[in-house]
Amino acid sequence: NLSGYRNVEKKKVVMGGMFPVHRRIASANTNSSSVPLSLGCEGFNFRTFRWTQTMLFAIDEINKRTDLLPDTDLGYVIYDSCFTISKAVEGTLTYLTGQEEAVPNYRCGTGAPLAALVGAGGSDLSIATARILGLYYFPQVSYASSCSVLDSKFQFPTFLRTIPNDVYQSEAMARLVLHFGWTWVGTIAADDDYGKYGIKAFKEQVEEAGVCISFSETLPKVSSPEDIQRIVETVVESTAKIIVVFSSDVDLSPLIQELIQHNVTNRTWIASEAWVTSALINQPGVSSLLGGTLGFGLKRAEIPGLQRYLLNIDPYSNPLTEEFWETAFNCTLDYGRALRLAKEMTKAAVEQGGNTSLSRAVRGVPEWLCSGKESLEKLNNTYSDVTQLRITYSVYKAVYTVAHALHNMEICEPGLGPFNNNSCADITKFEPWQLMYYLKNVWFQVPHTKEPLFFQDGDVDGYYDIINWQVKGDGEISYVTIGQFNSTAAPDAMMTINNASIVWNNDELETPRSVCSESCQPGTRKGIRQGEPVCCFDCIPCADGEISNATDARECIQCTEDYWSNAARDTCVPKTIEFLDFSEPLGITLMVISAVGALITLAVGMVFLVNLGTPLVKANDPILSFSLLFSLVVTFLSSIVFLGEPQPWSCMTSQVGLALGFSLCLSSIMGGLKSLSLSLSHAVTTGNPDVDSLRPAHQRALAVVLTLIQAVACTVWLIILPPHPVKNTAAQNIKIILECDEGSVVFICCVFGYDILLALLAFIFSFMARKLEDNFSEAKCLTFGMLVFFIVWSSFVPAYLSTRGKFMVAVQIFAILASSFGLLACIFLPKCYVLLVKPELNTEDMMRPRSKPRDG
Ligand code: TCR
Repeated sequence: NLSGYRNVEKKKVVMGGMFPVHRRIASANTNSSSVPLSLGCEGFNFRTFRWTQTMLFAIDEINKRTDLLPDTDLGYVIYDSCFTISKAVEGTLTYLTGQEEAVPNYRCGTGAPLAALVGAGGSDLSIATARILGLYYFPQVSYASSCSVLDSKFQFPTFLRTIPNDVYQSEAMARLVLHFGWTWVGTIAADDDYGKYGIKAFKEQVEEAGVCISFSETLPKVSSPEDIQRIVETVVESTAKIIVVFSSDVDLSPLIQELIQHNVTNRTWIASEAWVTSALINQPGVSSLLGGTLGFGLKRAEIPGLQRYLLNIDPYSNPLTEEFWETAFNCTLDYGRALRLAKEMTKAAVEQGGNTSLSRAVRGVPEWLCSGKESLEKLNNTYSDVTQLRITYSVYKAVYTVAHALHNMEICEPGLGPFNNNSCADITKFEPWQLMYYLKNVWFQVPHTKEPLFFQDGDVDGYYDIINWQVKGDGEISYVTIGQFNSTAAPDAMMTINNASIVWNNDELETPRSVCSESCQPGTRKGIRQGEPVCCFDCIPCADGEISNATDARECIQCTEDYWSNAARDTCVPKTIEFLDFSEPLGITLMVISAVGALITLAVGMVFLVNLGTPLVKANDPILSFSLLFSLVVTFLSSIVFLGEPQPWSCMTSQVGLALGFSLCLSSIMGGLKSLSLSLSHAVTTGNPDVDSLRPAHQRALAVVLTLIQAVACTVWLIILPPHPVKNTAAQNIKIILECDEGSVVFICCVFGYDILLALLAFIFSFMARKLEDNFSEAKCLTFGMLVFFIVWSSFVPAYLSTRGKFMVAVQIFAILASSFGLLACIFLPKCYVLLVKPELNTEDMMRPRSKPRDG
């Protein structure tokens, strides 16, 4: 421990300081049969030794000043906490008691009063010391303990710090990760309060924003090769390209060394404040691993005169400086030790066959001995590197904070003091809580930087430089400030980053991407992977008729009824409307055929009209012949109504027209059937042989009745459940078929069933009558016509059922046309042939049946 006073005449106050000058304590002696001794420390840390020297420099500066603490001289006691809680506690107790041995609650006699303790380095150490110091209400001002738990005034009533609380840093890190859109990050935290609380706050904030943590590893305090190996494997295997590390440099360096061995590249590291400018991490060879690192550093400052002070160190002033010198120059200042080392060397030489002598050993001494005059300037050591004074500046501020509090105490005017009865505290024998009062209310400007310093609940504002590790040509890394984080700014102005000035890992120009799964394009949706974080998903294409129009859609949206998904599944497109139109070739063809059919029928009618008086026409009831022709015109024309976009009227007329047309046609045929009318006549006029006079009336009556039945049925149908146009969206996905709905299946079955019944009867009777010889074998033709009718309609059913969309209509029209043409041809073609080509056959004679019908 170092201690000293500069000026003996003035009042004296001692300030405590605690720094982790060594990295660890020497391994413990587990032998319990001897008296346990306080353990020594090892691993000299130049960086923290610079902090120690900065405290001395600041005290020196204050003591030289005449405006700050003019009548008081500051002394100091400095403890080495060795980065270990037990050492920090030991130091605190020693400090409080003023004894070499740590006996709590004991303060020795008349020595100068103790001011605050500046320290103790890491948060875990400060938590331990702050609990002890809190018991006595003894103030502690920390320069590096940033952990968020230390802001609890309930647990740590006398703790103050000149380093920002880590909640700001965690927030800054989270903002940084979100700023670059990284959603897949790995985290590594030191196994102490700093690492654990820091990374916890970071995780909470990013996870809330939808970022997933790929892995979370903890760096062991006492690093074992297995642990390090495990973490290396995790880092190598993970697909996360961004790794956030909340740890001090000392804990992190074994991992970094191992990662370099494994040639890990292509990762971007996010550094916490504790290692962002650490020379322990930034060693030759790390550029491929750590180039492009982004991190947060405290405010940097220039402290004029500090470098000179650091270089002017006297190696003999205390044990720490001695050790520093010896470590820096790899030699010893002690002649005895140099001799011992030289002897050991010669002994080793002797064992290999040389001869031993003291003089030879003495000759070897200068190799080990250093003079204390070596040049630090040439050494280029972290200790004297004053380019990154961040924590160092924090130490400087901490010392000044205590000095200013003491100053305020010193200048207190009796009777105007803040304590009981307006009394003041006496700087030569004040109580710790009195100093605490002044510390809490301190407000001053830090020398050289003019930065105001004051505490709000023991904390200072959160300000960080965002630092980028840029690899220069020679492989060395330089720290470039590329942005700032300021907790006092408005929420959206807190972080400013100059994206363009960032150099990423491996000199990549583009911002690295770190996502578990690439985002899902429109047309697909996110599919969860069971048991994996939400950032890892599969992109599943939307089903037919469903779309997603945003990236990363969770669900596909069903298109509305009249819409269907396009091929890319990203928009709903209107379904194509389908119906058999007049204008298309098929429609035109069908229309022309029906029109031709109707015209032919009319022409036949004309021929009959012209030859009305001739025997051939008279042979059948002409009225029935005309009604038959008329019905065929109706069926031909009703087939045209099937074309075009279905309308309510067209649906009704086409179906009803067809049904009525057929029934009229079939009734007329039935009426004209001689066999039928003959048998009927027999039944009506029993025994009356004057058949001829009765026949036409009966025939017409029959035809009218049969048609009327159908007409009634159709009327009822039209009134109750008329056919109407519908959009059929179900039959085909991508089309809307405009078609006629029958209205009622029962009715359509009845109506057309009736037609079929008539056709069946007509067929049966014409079949029976084929033997009733007439000269033109009329009955045979009729039988054949009915056969055609049946064949057409029975083949219609399977053809109709196996077509879709507009072709159903076409099939229907074909059937109508075929059956109509069939009937027209079979019934009227032979007669027209006689009337037009062979009029000589058209005589009464020819009309008379050559033989009597058997059943007549
Ligand atoms: N706060 C850390 C310790 C720490 C540190 C450092 C240690 C900080 N910065 C730089 C060594 C070097 C920040 C803690 O534990 O609170």
